[in-house]
Amino acid sequence: MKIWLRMMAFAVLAALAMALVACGGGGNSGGSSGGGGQSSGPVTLEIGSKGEELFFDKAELRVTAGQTITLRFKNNSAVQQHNWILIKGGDAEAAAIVNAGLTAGPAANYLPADKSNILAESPLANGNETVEVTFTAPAPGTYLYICTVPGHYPLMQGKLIVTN
Ligand SMILES: [Cu+2]
Repeated sequence: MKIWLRMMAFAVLAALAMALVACGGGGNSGGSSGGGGQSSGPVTLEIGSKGEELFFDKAELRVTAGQTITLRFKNNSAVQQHNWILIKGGDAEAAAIVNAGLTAGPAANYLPADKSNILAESPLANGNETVEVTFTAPAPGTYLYICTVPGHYPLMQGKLIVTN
């Protein structure tokens, strides 16, 4: 009786151990995309527009300073064009970029020729298109990302939070 119990206990423990190993493996392989921030290795971030609304579907992204970021931006609208632009500065700098971008037009990705306040820019994404930009995460701080397609900026913005 006692031996039988011990064997049962061993079988249960072995099954648990195998389940834990399986879980750990799955978690690791899935961790390279979308999570962001836990390690300083390269990371892929995913963000989209919120359907036909003039919003990003994420108001906040987190990365580590110096990390290589591949940002995949999916335009979930069928009719709107959008882009994902990471800028240096606050509302005043964003407004200046958006206003200059309006004059520059779609061929220039609605961006000014002076890129001194632009840290990363995705290409202009047509409806249902996914675009990508790879960049190095800047120094720790909070940065604004915006869409510079005319009329979108006041609503289409979010924060990239960079930590050590
Ligand atoms: Cu937009």
